[in-house]
Amino acid sequence: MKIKTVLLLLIFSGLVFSQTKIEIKNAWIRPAAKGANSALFFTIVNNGTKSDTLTAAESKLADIVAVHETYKKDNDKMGMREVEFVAVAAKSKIEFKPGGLHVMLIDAQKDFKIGDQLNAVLKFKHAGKIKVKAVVQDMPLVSGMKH
Ligand SMILES: [Cu+2]
Repeated sequence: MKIKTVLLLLIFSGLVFSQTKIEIKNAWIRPAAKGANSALFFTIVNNGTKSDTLTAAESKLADIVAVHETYKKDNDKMGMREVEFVAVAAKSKIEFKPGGLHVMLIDAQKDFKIGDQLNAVLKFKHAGKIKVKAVVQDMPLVSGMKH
């Protein structure tokens, strides 16, 4: 009887939460002058019971918009490279932050001034396009660093 109840609950919750529930939190952009490079950071929260995948980022803010990761090169220097996708497991979150994942904005189409609210779009395999409003600032909204 108990097993039946559990199964019913699983089926029920499966129906209710079958869609991915992606939320973008704490989005911010580094200040930049027109023509310079900048980056967009945020936290992807997946409240759903299915994994989803970030497949692209779009914005009119920059000539080239790409999902990047920071990595350590052989010579111990840090480099950046494009990533094709970022998987977000069910019930998890991924933080895009300086020194890690970020959305690279190459050749800013205007000045990004501190306090400005700027728009971008993140594309997910299941959740589709999600609009992101990011504030321009020097520091993360919520620091991921704990000393
Ligand atoms: Cu980059």
